[in-house]
Amino acid sequence: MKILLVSPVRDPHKFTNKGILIPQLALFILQGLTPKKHEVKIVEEEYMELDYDEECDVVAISCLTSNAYRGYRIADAFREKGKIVVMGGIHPSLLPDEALEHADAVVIGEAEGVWEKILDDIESDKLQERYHEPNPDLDRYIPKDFSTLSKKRIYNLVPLQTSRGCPYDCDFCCVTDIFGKKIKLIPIQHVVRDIKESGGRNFIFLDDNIIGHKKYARELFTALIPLKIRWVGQSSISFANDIEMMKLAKQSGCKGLFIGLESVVESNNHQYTKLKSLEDTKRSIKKILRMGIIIQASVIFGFDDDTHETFRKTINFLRKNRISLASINALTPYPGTRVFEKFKEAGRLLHEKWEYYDHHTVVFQPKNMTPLELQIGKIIAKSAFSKIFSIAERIVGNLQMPVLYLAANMGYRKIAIAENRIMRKSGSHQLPENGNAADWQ
Ligand code: B12
Repeated sequence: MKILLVSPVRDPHKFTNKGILIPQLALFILQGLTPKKHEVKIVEEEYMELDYDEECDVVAISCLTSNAYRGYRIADAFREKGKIVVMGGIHPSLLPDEALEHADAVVIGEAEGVWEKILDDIESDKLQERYHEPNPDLDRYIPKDFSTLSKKRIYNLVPLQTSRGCPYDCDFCCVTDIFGKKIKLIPIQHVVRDIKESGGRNFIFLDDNIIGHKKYARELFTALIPLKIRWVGQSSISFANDIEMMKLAKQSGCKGLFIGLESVVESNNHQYTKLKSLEDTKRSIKKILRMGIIIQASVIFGFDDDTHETFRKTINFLRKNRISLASINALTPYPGTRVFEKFKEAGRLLHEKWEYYDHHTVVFQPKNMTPLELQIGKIIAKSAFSKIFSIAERIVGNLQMPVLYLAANMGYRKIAIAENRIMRKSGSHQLPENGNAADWQ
């Protein structure tokens, strides 16, 4: 059979980040799981054109919530042409009934342990609607053919994963529901093999927390040292509690970590995050930066204890503590999370148009401000963080990697300026019907 694996873009008409290319690992895993007798083609809409006339028998689509709408359009179009459509990924796993309105079959959770069965079932005309393997065998090596990736892009990052599952189970996150509370590990020799076979030098570890399993993380970093790679990943702030671990990470090529601070309003932290105290957080940030590791902090605006003051307070905190980069988001009540259930029950959801559930767009009624005030506050905060003065001020804590620091900050600045321009151009005092600030013109 000919199988087309698709990752849909959120909106084909809008700006997407074409600078840094991070391919969707799920598609490469599906390709690796597919028996050799089948032919596979990967189309990532983020940087490739999707041809609806592509010759194929099966179309497999992977999506999150924000690109589910686009995924459904693609699914409908291929089904009209008589193709078999299978959907999987975060959103179809959370809402399989919805996905089944557009697909012949849905995979809930992981692909390992079900993908080959689906292909067999299609061949023998026995395809079921739902597939779910709660405990897939991650010990089996899955080859990943990254040879199709463009070698021309400087920042091309090869995606790899060393663990799945998250013990934190935060109210606003669906990861524990899908991948479980227990951390499942991928054998280190498989990770090393992937690195060697990819031929890449720059990697991103997609794990929710690269140090989630301490003993494994130490062994992993030790195994990475001789490979002389550069990598970025995601970690909890508790990374700073273990100096030996930090040194090993640095030696193994760690250049930057994405760290969820979520909120600097301490009352929010009890409810929503795993931070201990702001003083503790400040000390940890200092230690990580001193190690020469760039911190991309994620902060979320829109928690119930947030007020108009929170925007300024947060940006001051990030600037004062010399945070290298920030991912500044609006609280998003993703379906399948406790925040979603709570807001839905309280009538606080503005709509359920999933394409706007993207961390950028306010889709709910905040407690202490209007949705528009939250949207504007977030945009202004982002813009304040990206001001030249702020970049210059924060470089003091990032002197060990000035080039990476400046290049990344200038990239973020460009996005912040574009968002700010759209907001100012709108001159609007009302949220447009669809609630998407990116549409304000
Ligand atoms: C790494 C990561 C990123 C990287 C993305 C790198 C990349 N291109 O892959 C960055 C930082 C850029 C990022 C950005 C965003 N992310 Co993100 N990200 C993650 C993270 C931590 C891992 C994702 C990942 O690649 N995992 C590894 C792969 C192998 O897992 P997977 O895709 O789930 O695939 C497995 C199964 O789901 C299944 N599967 C998947 N697709 C399919 C398809 C078929 C047909 C089948 C059979 C099976 C199948 O098989 C795979 C193997 O078992 C997750 C959290 C998590 N643990 O899932 C959040 C997460 C996916 N991100 C999330 C969000 C919201 C975003 C953003 C919208 C945030 C923003 N506004 O910036 C953007 C959107 C980017 C986009 N793709 O459009 C949310 C999604 C919530 C939701 N309901 O949609 C998550 C779940 C985080 C969270 N805690 O809520 N993200």
